[in-house]
Amino acid sequence: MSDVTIIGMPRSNLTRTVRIACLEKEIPFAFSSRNVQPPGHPPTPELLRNNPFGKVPVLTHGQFVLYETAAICRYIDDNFPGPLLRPVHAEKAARMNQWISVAMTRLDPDIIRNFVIPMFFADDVTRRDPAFTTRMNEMTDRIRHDLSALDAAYGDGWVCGDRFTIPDMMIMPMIHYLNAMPGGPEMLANAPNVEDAFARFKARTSAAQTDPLLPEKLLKSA
Ligand SMILES: N[C@@H](CCC(=O)N[C@@H](CS)C(=O)NCC(=O)O)C(=O)O
Repeated sequence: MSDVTIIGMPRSNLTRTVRIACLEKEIPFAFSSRNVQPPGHPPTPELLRNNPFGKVPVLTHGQFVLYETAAICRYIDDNFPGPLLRPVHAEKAARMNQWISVAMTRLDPDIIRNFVIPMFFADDVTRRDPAFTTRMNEMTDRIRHDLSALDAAYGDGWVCGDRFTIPDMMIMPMIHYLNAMPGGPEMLANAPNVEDAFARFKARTSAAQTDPLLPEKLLKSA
């Protein structure tokens, strides 16, 4: 037993990223959602003890506690035997770091925080608010731009070529949510390399085992 526990929420895209990293690394781990706040609630004292910023995922490995998705993925890759989650060649490794940074600082805010989450939780009054529609249209334009850059990156299979690496584990769960939102499939249709990568992602065991089982009807009507 590796004594690794991932703390997070099943529907959190970044929690899914680190669960995928553990599965791809082929290390046994426990997954715990105990004492993690439901969406929209303040962080619980238990979570704040592990992460003062109140976010998931958190990894515990024995007494060692680590937060921040990129740090957790790198720790998993560096500290356990198993398939490499990163390229070996220096230029490709640098490219991987570039995409980790883009995924965390641009794609996650654009796709998840500023589009999927507001769309998902908007009530009827909000949906009828023209300011909300304007904001969502602006985000759609931004995401279309993000997808065109991603599409060029996915031309060789995954962002670092033929190996499924850490940034793919971050980006593909975001694409999963985008694809389930109204307008998402249309946005993805303009990024065929990303669509193709998403189809290959869904066929992986690690993706199937971490599928957030989205309530399709709810999302399509969001
Ligand atoms: N920079 C953090 C961001 C983590 C994050 O935003 N996690 C979301 C779930 S995907 C969360 O904890 N949301 C709950 C909240 O903000 O209250 C990381 O890379 O792990």
